[in-house]
Amino acid sequence: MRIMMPRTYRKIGFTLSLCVCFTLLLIACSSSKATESLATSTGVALPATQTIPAHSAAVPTGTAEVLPPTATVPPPTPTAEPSPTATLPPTAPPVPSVTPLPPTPTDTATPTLGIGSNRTIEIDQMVQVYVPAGDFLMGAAATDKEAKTTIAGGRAYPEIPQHTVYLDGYWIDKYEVTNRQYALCVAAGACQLPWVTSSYTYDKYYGNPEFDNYPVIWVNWFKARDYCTWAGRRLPSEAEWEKAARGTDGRMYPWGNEPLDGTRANFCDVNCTRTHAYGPINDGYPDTAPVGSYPAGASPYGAMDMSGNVWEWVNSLIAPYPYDANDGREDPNAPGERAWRGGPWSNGYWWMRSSVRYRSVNWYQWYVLGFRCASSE
Ligand SMILES: [Ca+2]
Ligand SMILES: [Ca+2]
Repeated sequence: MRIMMPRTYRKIGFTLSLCVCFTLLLIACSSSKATESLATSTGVALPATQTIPAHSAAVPTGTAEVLPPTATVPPPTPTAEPSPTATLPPTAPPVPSVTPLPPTPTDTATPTLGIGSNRTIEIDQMVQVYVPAGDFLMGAAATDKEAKTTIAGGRAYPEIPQHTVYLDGYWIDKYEVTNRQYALCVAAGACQLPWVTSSYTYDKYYGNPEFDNYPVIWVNWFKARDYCTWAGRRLPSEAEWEKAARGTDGRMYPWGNEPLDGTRANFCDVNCTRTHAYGPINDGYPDTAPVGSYPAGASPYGAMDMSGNVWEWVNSLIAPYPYDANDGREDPNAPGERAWRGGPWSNGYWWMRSSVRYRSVNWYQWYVLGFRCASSE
């Protein structure tokens, strides 16, 4: 049997049903929030699937997209950084860390030349001594009773008057030119052979090694000049020769005014085979001696054998005193007789004096005649 209910009762029933349902729904929501609130307050960790960590969920402020470092800063490429060899050429010199200092004046200053200065010439190994600039007394004094004052026979030449001559500084060979040195010039094609290869007493003299260190002889003025030219030098003037021999004070011999003995010069001593041999003195040699054999006879500048051994050619034409280098006597092309100086091994005591002058034509050559050279610089 179907019980029919009035319409009002049905509406009330429907409304009550809705209210019940809504009430149940509120109860359910209230229970869920209460559970969540309880968990948070008690520190109990929630399952990962139910919570999102705050730091991972956050988006960086103001950055919509964060690129990895490799995306924003590209790494340097190998070619971006130049190698040392690419920027410094191999030939580039290193930069000195310390700038070299220029040499001091004392390192480059020319040594002061004076008495005792000497040097060796490379081409013939000749030693030269220096003669400083200045005045010297040339010729024989009026008080020299032995001085030759006039031309009277022979070829000796007046030595007077004694006078003062100024010379610039110069160099002169310490020794007479030797056979060995002269042979160097012959081998070079710049000098002619001596006219004779023997000496007064020796059959084989020039070219014989035994006499290499002896003075060359049998050479005329031209041969002497040619040798000095080849050696980069020149013949001394008569004034240069005399100053180098006796210094500035007018002394009689290179060593002073003391008489000859056996240690100062090679002259015609007891060994000499000539009639005027001087018996009281023995100098050890009957003919020429090796150059430099008499150190006790050295001149004030150290020149050797300026007295004795061999006569020596000079550049000058023989001419009366006073000496004047500018009067034509030093003209190498002028005709006339050229002077010899110094005295030879073959002459006696008188000829060893430093003021003695002798002479001959320039083509003359003899077994008592040699030479030495000089240099202006
Ligand atoms: Ca002698
Ligand atoms: Ca001499």
